[in-house]
Amino acid sequence: MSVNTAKNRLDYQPPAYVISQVELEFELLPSKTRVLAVSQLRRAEAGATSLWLDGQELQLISLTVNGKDWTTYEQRPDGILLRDLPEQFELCIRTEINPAANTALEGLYLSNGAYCTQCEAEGFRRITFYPDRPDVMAVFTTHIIADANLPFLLSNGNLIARHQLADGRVRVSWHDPFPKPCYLFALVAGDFDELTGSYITKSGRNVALKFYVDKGQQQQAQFALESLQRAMKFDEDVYGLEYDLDIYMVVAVDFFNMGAMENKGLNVFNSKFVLADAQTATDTDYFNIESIIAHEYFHNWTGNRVTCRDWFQLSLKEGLTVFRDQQFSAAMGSATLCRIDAIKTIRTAQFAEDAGPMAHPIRPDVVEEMNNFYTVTVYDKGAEVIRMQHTLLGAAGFRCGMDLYFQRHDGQAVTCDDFVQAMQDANQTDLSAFKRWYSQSGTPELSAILENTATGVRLTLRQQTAPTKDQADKHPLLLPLRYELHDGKGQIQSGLLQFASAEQSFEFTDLQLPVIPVLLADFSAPVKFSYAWQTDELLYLSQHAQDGVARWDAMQQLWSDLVRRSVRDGQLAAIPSGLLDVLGQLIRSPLTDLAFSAELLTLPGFDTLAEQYEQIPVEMILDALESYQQQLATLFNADWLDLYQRLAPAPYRYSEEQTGLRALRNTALRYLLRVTETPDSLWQQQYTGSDNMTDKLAVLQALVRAAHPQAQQMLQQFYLQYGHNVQLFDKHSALLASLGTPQVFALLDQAEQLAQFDWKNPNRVRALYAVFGQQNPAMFHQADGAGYQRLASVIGKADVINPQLASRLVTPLLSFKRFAPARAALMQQALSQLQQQGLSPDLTEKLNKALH
Ligand code: 0A1
Ligand code: ZN
Repeated sequence: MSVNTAKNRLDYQPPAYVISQVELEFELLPSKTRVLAVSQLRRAEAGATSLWLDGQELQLISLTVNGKDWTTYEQRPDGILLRDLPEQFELCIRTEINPAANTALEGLYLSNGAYCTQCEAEGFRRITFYPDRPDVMAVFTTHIIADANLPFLLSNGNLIARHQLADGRVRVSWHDPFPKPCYLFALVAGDFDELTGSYITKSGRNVALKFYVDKGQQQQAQFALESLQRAMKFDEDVYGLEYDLDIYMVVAVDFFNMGAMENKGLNVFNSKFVLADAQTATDTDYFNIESIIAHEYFHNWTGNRVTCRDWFQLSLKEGLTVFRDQQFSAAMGSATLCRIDAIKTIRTAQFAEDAGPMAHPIRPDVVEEMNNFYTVTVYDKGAEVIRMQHTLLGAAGFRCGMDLYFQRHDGQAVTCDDFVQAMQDANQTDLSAFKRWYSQSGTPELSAILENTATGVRLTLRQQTAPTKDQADKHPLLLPLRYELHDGKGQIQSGLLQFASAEQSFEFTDLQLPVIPVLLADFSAPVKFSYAWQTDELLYLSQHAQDGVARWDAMQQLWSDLVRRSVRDGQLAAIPSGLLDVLGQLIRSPLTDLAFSAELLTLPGFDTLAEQYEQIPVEMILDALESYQQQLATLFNADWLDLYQRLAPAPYRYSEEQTGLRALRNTALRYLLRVTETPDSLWQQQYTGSDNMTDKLAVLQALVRAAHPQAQQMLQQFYLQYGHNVQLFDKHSALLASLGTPQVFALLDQAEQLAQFDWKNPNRVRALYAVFGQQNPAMFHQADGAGYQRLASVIGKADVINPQLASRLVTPLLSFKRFAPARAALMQQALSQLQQQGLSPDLTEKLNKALH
């Protein structure tokens, strides 16, 4: 049994001592790395004489205070309590650590022979004893001593010295002038290829940009480098924010728990979010690389220069930085498409999190294992909460708020309240009603009624948030609602409403029913919205709403209505002829934005639909989706073929125009492959003839989704041809794990045996099992529970190696209460079995919440 180590947000205490400077020296050896940490401390809390230093998996060698061996301390499993300390002192600690044995990938570890670190959230305590909390900010100097076979020895800040030692080793020194919390510390040592570029800031400083990748992959970092330059320019143009060091480094490693990490001046990236060329990366990969490169860069101001006071405030930096990267992506390509992507994330994963046992506000109140709170709620709902402030204050008002935030807090560790205060003060407005978004979890449900009055139309709005696992009582939230009221004859009234009570009416003059409303244009609040639209009203909106998101949403709503009716009646509802007309029209003459057309022609995914049911009718949703797609494939067969043939590909380039063309052409392909008359030569030609991975993979995806008889054989061929490349190996794994037929179980077994598979590498494991659990509803939810058993046993295995990885894989099992009793029991059983094994704190927290 593990002890409950829950921490509460309201228990925050400022540090007893602060650290002005720390000097680290690493002597790198795979299983015996020596770390010397010399820190300058000063008392911050009157009367304090003791200090807690966090430490995990460390071997303490020596500890001195002001040069004297210190004996008045207590060592515990998770750190050291120093006592009888003077007001000001130098603390000198020597420890030994074992990077080679570190499979958790927190602290200092090895990735394919290169040393690297991951310190957020609480990994620095695996490097040395230290107050591992973000509100202790110090100036770091780092010395690295290593053998000459590790030519690149990197840390934060600027390089200040490099010496050859008498014993043949090399010693380099780095100095980072900006005080920072230890979670932003980084060290990398290895042999890499280096790709160099530069950026001249708006005030004329020349910044060296350096990318470190595995040997032979230098050219594959070119796109990431250019993305970085675009992000640097964007932050100057939109926020007036300039980079502040002489060098910005990015290292790509294959062993990494997350996407990337914003360590000051030395980002560490999961290699899949750096490396790209037409032959190994898809359009989606390019999009993700550009956005994650930007995300980490934007953290330099929102996260590093101004950081979090404590980890409950994580959304202060993450919600804001996701919002900023979304703004950037929208400016680089199709804004509507970016928005649609973000909305899908909220409607699937975030709504599911709210409805499950891990529900928490964007600023959680209680945390056991911090690593469990890097969630879609903190990140993506957090970004929506920032976006609503942007909507309420306008772009200029928001910018004033950001300026004031930096003016007040540069160099500080602050709270979400500080952020909202700056927004409020800069705009002389009162956001106190809005602030409930930070403390209330759950998904608000908004409904609307329209009626005629003597002078116009009355819109009555209601909102309500169902209790969540973590919070019983809910209150109304301030919702910014971007509306469009259509009279159906071309007249539109539009604007922004602020709705903050449980129920409220708004009057509109110069209007009489019938009126067709759009209330969440641009998804202006992260809520579930229901309104009793008629089919022809939705069809009208799908063509005439001013907002692109609203047009897409109307299509989505039409499909959800159909699926809902099918589920209710136990038989497939007929597709209305009006919808078929709209679809036929779109296929025959797509809009200029081809990618948007592709979205309009694509049905909502299983996850989006599932979130609309209290008890999820798995088979019925899947069957309805299958049948509708089959119908569209058959009915429009000739039109799909015609569209496919008209969209001729040009030599590959990653551009908005080409990406749109490929998206629409491959949408057509997906429908075509559902029809037996489609000759194999069509997809075979695309597979062998195309010059890029986007189009090759689209063929395989289409085969897999259509459960085409040749799907498996083509997967095998793909593996033989491309499996040597890890990026492509993972793509093969992901395709295989999404096969919706029972053969998938045997194929997963085989995939685990392949030479490239490695239980210690999160990318390898996730490509099989995050995909299986989250993108293969048919087999994961197989009625006999085989899918649940499989995932649970994988999680048990992974937890011993890497708790963070295991804890993320468990998500789809946690929401067992959302399913019919027989299925829920099987899911619960899989979780209970897992609980028999001694689990990490990460999984313990989640399973305790789910099962009690
Ligand atoms: N701050 C990073 C994400 C990150 C968080 C935790 C990690 O290890 C536990 C690693 C990366 C970001 O938002 O990009
Ligand atoms: Zn981030």
